[in-house]
Amino acid sequence: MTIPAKPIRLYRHALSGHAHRVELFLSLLGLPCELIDVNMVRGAHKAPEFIAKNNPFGQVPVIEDGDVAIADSNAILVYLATRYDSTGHWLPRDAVAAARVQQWLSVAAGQLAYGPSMARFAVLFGARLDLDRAQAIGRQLYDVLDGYLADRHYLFGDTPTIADIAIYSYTAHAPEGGVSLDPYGHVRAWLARIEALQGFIPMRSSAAPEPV
Ligand SMILES: N[C@@H](CCC(=O)N[C@@H](CS)C(=O)NCC(=O)O)C(=O)O
Repeated sequence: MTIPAKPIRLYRHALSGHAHRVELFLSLLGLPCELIDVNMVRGAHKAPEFIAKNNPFGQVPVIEDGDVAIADSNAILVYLATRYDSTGHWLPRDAVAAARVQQWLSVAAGQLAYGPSMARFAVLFGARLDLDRAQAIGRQLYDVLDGYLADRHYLFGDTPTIADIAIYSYTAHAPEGGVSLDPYGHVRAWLARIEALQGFIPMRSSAAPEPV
């Protein structure tokens, strides 16, 4: 495996699941990194110098690997797997396998972002959005995912891929947005498999709301 000449800089927020998926993957790959907390309360993510890091929407996470700056968590996972995982197991090179992994990256940027992630954003940070709708999207997602994982260890293939990493963080923390994982035993077993991987690091927990 290739190792970067200098630690990879990860601009993040400690409660961001998008940032956590990158931090987790860096740790699983055993890559040296430097964490830089972005003061989002003060709007540091919208500062021109932060947007200049190939980050047109002014969001976390962003990484800097030498002269290369990459924004967007899933784009970063693709970059890190392609650049540093010589085994190819985190992002298969085969056309069909790569497409299967991409399918789940799209779910991470779709149903997961608009469901459990948004619900958590509303509950923890008081964001004014449709909480009921976000929670419903989350339940629909886990209804499907639970069936899908009934006879699978990982989202694609016999070993974990970046698809699992992209879906992990906001799923593990879905209860913080009022989306209970109690009904979803296969999803919980899959979470436990990710948490058992060598190099796993958790995201900081925030209080889950009381069940209604
Ligand atoms: N598609 C982006 C979404 C990242 C994202 O939504 N980041 C949030 C924090 S979790 C953010 O920076 N929000 C501030 C904003 O959008 O202005 C990714 O996957 O990295």
